Amino acid sequence: MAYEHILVETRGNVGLITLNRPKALNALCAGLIEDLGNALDEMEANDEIGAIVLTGSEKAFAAGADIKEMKDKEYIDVYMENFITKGWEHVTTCRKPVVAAVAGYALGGGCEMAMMCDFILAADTAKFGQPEITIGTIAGAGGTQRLPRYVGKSKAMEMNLTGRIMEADEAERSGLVSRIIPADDLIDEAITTAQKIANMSRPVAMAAKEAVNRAFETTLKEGILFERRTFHATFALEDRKEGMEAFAAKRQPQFKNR
Ligand code: DAK
Repeated sequence: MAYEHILVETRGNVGLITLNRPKALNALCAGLIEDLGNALDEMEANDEIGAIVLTGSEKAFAAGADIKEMKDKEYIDVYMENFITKGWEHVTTCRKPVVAAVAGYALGGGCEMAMMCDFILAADTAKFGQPEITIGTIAGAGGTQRLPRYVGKSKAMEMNLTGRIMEADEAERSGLVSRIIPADDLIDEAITTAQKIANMSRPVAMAAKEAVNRAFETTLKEGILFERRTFHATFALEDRKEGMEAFAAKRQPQFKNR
């Protein structure tokens, strides 16, 4: 499929999606969101791909939803057309693991898009923020909901109320990102990490992702039960048998994704 606002490539068994509106710092216009959804669907359907990396440019992962696209809208427009809701959370329904590789600005919808991925690897240049309040509105795609779950109420509240930008160091300290990587190495490291995931048993990686995500949707008791039953379910897989037999035989497992 041809894309206007993103670049799509495959590196081994990893799909790489690069947001590509450099003149607008990858502002997330409707066309880009549509492109992204289509690319995720293609990668989800491609058996060769086991994990996906979502990235932007050196200067910006994404500087937010496209302010110029929304500036002239009225309440009645955004309410009636359910403005920019369609497709925005597509990445959260992707069953294959998605790693965000963030360099530069991840602001507003850009920060929210990164948080929708399974985890965030940050360049040392990464800057996260929910500056919507500075343009007279509030976050609309999880900045008031996912950010507190990552960094706690105090930091999330300050960021949403002041628009303060969080640099990479603080983002790592606060648990927003899993690791900081020198900017020049970000993509290679993200691909290597995604490759590692893609080389695991695919159904097991998908189950692990589902189980961790469950932690944010349910009580501890229900989450633990879900985890227990999912753990039991892995015993129906050839890959579980292979993994344990390989360990005992001191060799590398050969997973078949079955
Ligand atoms: N939208 C449109 N264009 C943008 C943009 C954005 N968010 N951010 C930057 N640009 C454009 C600039 O207008 C400029 O274009 P030209 O003037 O060259 O035509 C170009 O990108 C370069 O930007 P700057 O000249 O400003 O570059 P600087 O290095 O000086 O500053 C900056 C970089 C990132 C600090 C600055 O560009 C900035 O403050 N950008 C806006 C950040 C922001 O406020 N973001 C939040 C937007 S609101 C929802 C889903 C999502 C959302 C809401 C609802 N639903 C599902 C319902 C999300 C809302 C938002 O994200």
